[in-house]
Amino acid sequence: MNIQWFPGHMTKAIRMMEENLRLVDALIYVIDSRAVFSSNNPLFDKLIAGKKVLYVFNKCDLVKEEDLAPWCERFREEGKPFVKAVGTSGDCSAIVTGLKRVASDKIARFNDKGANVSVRAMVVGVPNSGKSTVINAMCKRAGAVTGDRPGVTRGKQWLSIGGVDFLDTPGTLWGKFEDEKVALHLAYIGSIRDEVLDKGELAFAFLDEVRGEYGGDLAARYGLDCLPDDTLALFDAIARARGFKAKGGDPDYDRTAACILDDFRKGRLGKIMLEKPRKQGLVLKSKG
Ligand SMILES: Nc1nc2c(ncn2[C@@H]2O[C@H](COP(=O)(O)OP(=O)(O)OP(=O)(O)O)[C@@H](O)[C@H]2O)c(=O)[nH]1
Ligand SMILES: [Mg+2]
Repeated sequence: MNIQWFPGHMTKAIRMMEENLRLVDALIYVIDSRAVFSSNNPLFDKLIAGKKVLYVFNKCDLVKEEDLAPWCERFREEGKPFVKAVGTSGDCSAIVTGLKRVASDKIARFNDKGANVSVRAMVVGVPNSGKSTVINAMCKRAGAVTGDRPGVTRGKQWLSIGGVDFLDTPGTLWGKFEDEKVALHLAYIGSIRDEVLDKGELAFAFLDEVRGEYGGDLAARYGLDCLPDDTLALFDAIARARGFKAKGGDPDYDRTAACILDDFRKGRLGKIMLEKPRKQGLVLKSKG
């Protein structure tokens, strides 16, 4: 499947981020823990070069701790400061603490001068990674609009708590996908607008990719006694189990595909990690 989605508002967003870079002391880089590699957008490399960056492994509730551990180890080895977070838990105080640690030089300079100035942080990440949600959690109010689809935040917005100002930014994708796997993973996690995708093909590719390792979770979710041998048969079995029938009695592929993708995105298929650094030999290109 050829997936490319880079609407005009993302070009504008990158420009806005570059223009505002001089105003901020640090970046908060929000990553979807299910796809750590694909959440690292090469378009942000220019933004993060020479800036203090705090990485946030968000949506930790959707992965197993032991699957995230190798990524934590990798970031530690590369000297990239990070914290784990669940934006929807409403408690993201660890991000504020992490940010203050990352920006401690600046805070010390203020304190030396007796000045009462805020740390300013730009929050960046691929669409739907939870940027606005974590900002709201840190500010303890629903100041930024959030939603379970990509492209919710369009313009820039500053939100503040005592001592820190956050700049929320629109989610931005890779300019061009060289690797189809990256595009697929971002599509599975809801970073790419569904309307530009063939949901049937996407759900099929998803099942094909995860059925080996997570077959037991799929069988449990859909009440299947045994896992069919091939992906198409699995797709059919899920349609039957859910009672999704088209006219004439054939499986309703559209509804089945939408159901599978929604179940994955909401975590109803169990904790599925799409990208494993050791197993898949994934190497992050960006330097923190
Ligand atoms: N399960 C889970 N869902 C989360 C978490 N954080 C955010 N979400 C959900 O993810 C979806 C996207 O959240 P947003 O905060 O709008 O994401 P965003 O990065 O600002 O998205 P754009 O502005 O579109 O780029 C919403 O449905 C949130 O409720 C989390 O830690 N766990
Ligand atoms: Mg947003």
